[in-house]
Amino acid sequence: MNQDTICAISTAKGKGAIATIRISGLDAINNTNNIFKAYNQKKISTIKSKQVLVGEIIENHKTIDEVVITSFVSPHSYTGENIVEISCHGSTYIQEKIIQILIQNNCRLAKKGEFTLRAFLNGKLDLSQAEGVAELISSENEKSHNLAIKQMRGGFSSEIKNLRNKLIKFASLIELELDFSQEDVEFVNRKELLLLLISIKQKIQKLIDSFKIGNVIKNGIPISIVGHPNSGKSTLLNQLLNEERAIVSEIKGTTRDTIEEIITFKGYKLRFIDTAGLRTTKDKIEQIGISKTYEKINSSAFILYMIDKTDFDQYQIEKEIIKIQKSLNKETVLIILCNKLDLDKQPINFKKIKNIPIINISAKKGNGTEELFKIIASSLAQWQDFNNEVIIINQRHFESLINTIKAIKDVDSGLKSNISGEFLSIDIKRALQFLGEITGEISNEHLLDSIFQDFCIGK
Ligand SMILES: Nc1nc2c(ncn2[C@@H]2O[C@H](COP(=O)(O)OP(=O)(O)OP(=O)(O)O)[C@@H](O)[C@H]2O)c(=O)[nH]1
Ligand SMILES: [Mg+2]
Repeated sequence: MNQDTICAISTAKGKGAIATIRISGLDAINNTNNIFKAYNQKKISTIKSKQVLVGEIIENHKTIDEVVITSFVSPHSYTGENIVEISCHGSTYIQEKIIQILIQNNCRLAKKGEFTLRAFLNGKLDLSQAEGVAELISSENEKSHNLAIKQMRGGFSSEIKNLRNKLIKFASLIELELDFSQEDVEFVNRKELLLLLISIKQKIQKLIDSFKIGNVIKNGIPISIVGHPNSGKSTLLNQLLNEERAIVSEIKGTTRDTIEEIITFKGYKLRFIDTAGLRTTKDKIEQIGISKTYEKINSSAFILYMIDKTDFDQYQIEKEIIKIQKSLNKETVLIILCNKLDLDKQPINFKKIKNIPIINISAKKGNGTEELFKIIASSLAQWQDFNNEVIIINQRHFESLINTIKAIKDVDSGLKSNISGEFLSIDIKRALQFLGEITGEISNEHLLDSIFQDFCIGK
């Protein structure tokens, strides 16, 4: 049990109408009492949990601010300890002054994430829920908010705990067999064990697969605009953003580096990426830009391949598009944009291209962007299927699940090759360890440090 009483400003840094200062620990109520005078003369220790007092923060008989105090009595608080929250006026002077007075009255400044760490240590949240709190605070759009809130509420944790319980059942069956190994009877039905293992494996694989979607929702759906120089890629980016973000010119090879900008669309974060035009060039910097374009092609969810209708070699372009189409994995959506419709209204009659949506647009005038968004929306709609399922958004959880499935695969092949229960049990314990690290049933100081250092002070 941590004996220090900690304090921190929990609202955003800087000036605001009001700010909240949080104090947590055994002496939170007493320490705050020392610096506070309620207008109704009551002491904080005499009010019920979650009730408020109005009064003044006083230092050397001088009023620092008029404030509202809320007390949360242990264990019914965020951290599980006594908590006092001071709502003060949000000048930076007042905020810092109150913190300074609290420190003079036996409080210590909280470390990053220390409130949430204490909540975890006191069993108020498990580790993945604590990480959900951080995800929630940093989520900037509806979809990532939905995922974070699910994680904070424990949706993901209960899925992991279920899996862990299944594995524990499995492990105990193996132990049982070990106990009776002398008697040369196979106590446990190996077929039953294999079935149980298959279902565990499937569930974990599904969670692992969901990370792709979770990651994309959290960090933005990458949409690369690629094509030959001068086809109008930067013009399109500017049109979508409604600002002159990228340099546009009639000189080929204007864009040399990738330019990324976010647009929010139907609650999703779309990350549009303008790239260097594809061509053979002797310019070293442009060459680096072009190799970056290929990297973006490989890591994008959507590729918008742009053609300048007024200047293209059809044979060469079709060959290039088919080459890109073949290199993509099946989830990536490729869309062809035939640009400069305002100069040339003739549709291009493609000969070899199949199964790729083609849109006529004018990046300059803005025609065709509605149709583009329609196709993007219909592809995103497939992800709605995932809405009721658990989606993982955290790299750490992803890595633990990968390690879990490796261990489970070892159990699986062990079972199939009839190795002794003793060895099976080692691999099962490995899997249990990795699953336990996700929710924090198994944790160590190093793990906790690395998680909570990403939090901010006051959280
Ligand atoms: N008329 C017309 N001109 C366009 C359209 N889109 C782009 N342009 C012009 O085409 C030229 C090239 O546009 P950019 O957007 O710089 O082309 P880019 O594909 O980014 O070219 P690089 O950066 O060199 O690869 C500019 O002069 C644009 O004004 C369009 O829809 N209609
Ligand atoms: Mg450009």
